Amino acid sequence: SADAQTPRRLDAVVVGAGFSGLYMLHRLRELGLSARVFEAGDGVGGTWYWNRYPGARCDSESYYYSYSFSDELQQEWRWSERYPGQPEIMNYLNHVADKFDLRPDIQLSTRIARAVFDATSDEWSVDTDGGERFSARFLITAVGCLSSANIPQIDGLDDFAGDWHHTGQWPHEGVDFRGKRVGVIGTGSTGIQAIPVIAEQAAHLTVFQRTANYSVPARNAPLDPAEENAYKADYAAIRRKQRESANCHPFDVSDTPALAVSDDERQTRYEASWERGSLRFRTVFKDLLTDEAANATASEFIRDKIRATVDDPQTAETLTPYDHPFATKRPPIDTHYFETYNRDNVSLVDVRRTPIEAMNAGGLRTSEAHYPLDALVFATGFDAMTGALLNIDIEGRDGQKLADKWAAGPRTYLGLQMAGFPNLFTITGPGSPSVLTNMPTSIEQHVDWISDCIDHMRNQGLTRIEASAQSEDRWVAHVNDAAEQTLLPKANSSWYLGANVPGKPRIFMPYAGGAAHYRQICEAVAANGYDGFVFKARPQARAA
Ligand code: NA7
Repeated sequence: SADAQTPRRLDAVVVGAGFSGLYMLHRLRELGLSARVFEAGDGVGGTWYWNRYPGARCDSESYYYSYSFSDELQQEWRWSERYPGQPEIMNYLNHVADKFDLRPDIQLSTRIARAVFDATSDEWSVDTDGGERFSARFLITAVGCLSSANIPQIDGLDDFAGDWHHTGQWPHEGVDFRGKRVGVIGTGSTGIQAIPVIAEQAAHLTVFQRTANYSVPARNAPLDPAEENAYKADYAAIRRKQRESANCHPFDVSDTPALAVSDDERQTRYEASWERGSLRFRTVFKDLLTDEAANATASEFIRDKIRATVDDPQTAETLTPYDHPFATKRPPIDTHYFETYNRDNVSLVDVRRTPIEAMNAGGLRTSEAHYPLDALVFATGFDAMTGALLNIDIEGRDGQKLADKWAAGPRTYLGLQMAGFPNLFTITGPGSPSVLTNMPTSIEQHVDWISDCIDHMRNQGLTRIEASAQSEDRWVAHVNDAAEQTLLPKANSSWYLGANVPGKPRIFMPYAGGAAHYRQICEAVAANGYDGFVFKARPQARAA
């Protein structure tokens, strides 16, 4: 390792060793470039390294929540269940790291603390938390969109005598809830996965809910070998379908509007989808995310299911969402979530009506009551899309800090680059569709685009690429317009808007214009000589 005086020179520094960082490294290697991945964790896996909470599982189905770049990989790997559990995804990513011999260029247990662009050399100077310094032409962030934990400031948390954990920073040795009075704060996708599993272990579980959520059954099951073989035989078509879809799921989206069919027919279609389970539920009709009246039929169908499932009418009513339309917050899928409230050892507290006030040694106090607890779980989500980037002290051209540039919310061109920050690429950055999609597919698209761009620069002798201010302005306006075409901004507490983090600017961060459309835009930009980007060429060597 180099000391701070003599930085080690690389072509590219990649931050993060999850799905993005691993594939980015693989592509850079194929280009013959020198690259190093820095990863804060003690192992590869990114999101899946940290999120080890009970019930942690992907909501995308296993046969397509995976890389498509290697047919050998997708043919040899065997998933055991319809949805991959966290341990299995970790096995998969470790297998990828081994198969493509990535580990020699991955430095674990290392955080990137600071990165400064040097306009003289067109290189980034990158400092690790361990005091090492590297210089690299390209800085590529692969930090994930949901990786910076959002832990609410609750008075007296330090006084709590029990254990508390955020789901995204879960102890690797696990947590034993047996015989304990456990509290869970949060009923997003994570809480909805964890609550049924914790309820089976705990002596008593109290769920503190701020916003009631829609959830559709996952219907997880072992993957039948015949089904597995069918997928494997059909991968070319499955991957094409993913790339040509709005959300990178290989689903057939109905072309029927919800109100174009009779009430009975609509109910029958919802019922069939409910029985089948999965995120497919939002594809039952074409207009569930764009038309309020259409959406209301789906929202009401789920509300009826909640009322029919939960025995206690008061609990059922508290669990029933009214404040936002279905799927305007990221829709969860579950395994016996609503059924869990029928257990004798589970109770629900509405902390919108009776807010959390403080913790003390013995538990948690709301405006109404004190709840004795031995353990508390924060399933309170993430400082999404921007948090992990802003945790790095990034300084671009002319001393501009990323934190200052984004003080009023993130601004990017294509979610890939920013004016003022040359040679910095953000995989699945804000302004890209990533979080609205099946992530590995979006990740591959970004990594491929970045790799092609870097290859182009090398072939043309270019040392600097930077999004122009005008192209960034246009993209930010387009991202806003695209969100307005949908119902997504209607959920005013969603993390898509940054609304879950106190003080965070409310900007709809992902690009809602559809992943397939976005892919076409990115391809057209590249085909038109990287339209909207400004390049600088290597100074010509003086003639002898
Ligand atoms: P989410 O979806 O952001 O959910 C967090 C939950 O925690 C949600 O119910 C929040 O209520 C609740 N929350 C957050 N802060 C508080 C405070 N201070 N008090 C009470 N309740 C609070 O995070 P997840 O981890 O579940 O899922 C993140 C993504 O990971 C998911 O969407 C998938 O894409 C994978 P709120 O709704 O803000 O009122």
